[in-house]
Amino acid sequence: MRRITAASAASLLLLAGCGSSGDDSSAAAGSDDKIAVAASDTACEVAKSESGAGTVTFAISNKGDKVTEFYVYAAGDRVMGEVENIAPGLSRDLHVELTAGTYETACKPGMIGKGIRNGFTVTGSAAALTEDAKLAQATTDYQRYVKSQTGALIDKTTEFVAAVKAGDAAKAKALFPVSRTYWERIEPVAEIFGDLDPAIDGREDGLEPGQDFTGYHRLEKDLWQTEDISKSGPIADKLLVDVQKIVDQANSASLSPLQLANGAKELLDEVASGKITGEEDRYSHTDLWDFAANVEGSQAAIAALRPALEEKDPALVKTLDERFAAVEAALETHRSGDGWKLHDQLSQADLKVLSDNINALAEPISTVAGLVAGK
Ligand SMILES: [Cu+2]
Repeated sequence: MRRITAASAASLLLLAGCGSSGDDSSAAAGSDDKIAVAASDTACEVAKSESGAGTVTFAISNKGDKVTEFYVYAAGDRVMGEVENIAPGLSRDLHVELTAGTYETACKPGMIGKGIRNGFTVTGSAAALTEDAKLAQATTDYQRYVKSQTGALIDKTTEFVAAVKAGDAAKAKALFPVSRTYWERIEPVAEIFGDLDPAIDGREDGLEPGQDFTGYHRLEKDLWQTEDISKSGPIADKLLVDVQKIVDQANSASLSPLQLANGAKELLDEVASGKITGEEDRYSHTDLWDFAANVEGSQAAIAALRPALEEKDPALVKTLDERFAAVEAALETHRSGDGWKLHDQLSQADLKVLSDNINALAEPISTVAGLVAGK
């Protein structure tokens, strides 16, 4: 769950600026041109309301004073693509693969609510990106990864929930970051199915009217802050039900190679907005577990795309390898036992080194979607 406070907005500036490359060599499918989106605090002006099928590229400029997000939804608010954390004054591109049908776009100034919606219609047909054998292989490989992670997610969350319900706080505390690891590795896939993510991974200050504080972070608060899990049983039961729903959906979804590319970038944004700041696991301070998991998830998506990327841009693959290695090396200095040091054991200088390395990796990763789209 990615929510941002004013305090962490500054750390995002570096990240947010890097999505819009000027390279416009057009691909066969879809619209040839970027569709401009002028986002402000009160409006979301999408230059076109329709497009041909294939890869559609939106170029979002945030002209407002609030940090914004942009989404493309299919029926039932299924997320086809999203860009988060677009700081005021910045622009980002979003590449999404769309087949004929009706969609909605949304800008979310302040990153809350259902956003300012517009209809968007796609007509005609186009060759799917997966007609490229290497991209087809990428999605097959990544879906196998999702399956392995969701299996472990269910197993470990079941153990965590059982410990909470048994009143075994020590065991529950030990299992909390372990069960979250599998969630954080595949979070962009989980976020495709809109409303379950806040229920599973929402934080108390990010709730919208009508939403209850449930999920991992509610149990985290009960364990570490309230230190009373005697009434946490129903919350624990609901977490397991919600996780099972998302696991079923994630395993039945077929993903576009662009969702892998966008997800690899989203995971790094998640590190910058929630983990470097210590916001996400504010009661347990187990943020570095999530940090490592987000990086591993990003790496897994890039690994699946690797044969396709090798063909298109071998130099980029080399850069990505080096920068993933640098992030790993920076993180490695904070290992503790089977896991990681707590967030509040790290100095500001330590966090700066981690943040700099994440930013250096996010920049080349932001070009992967355009490459996959052939744009
Ligand atoms: Cu999260």
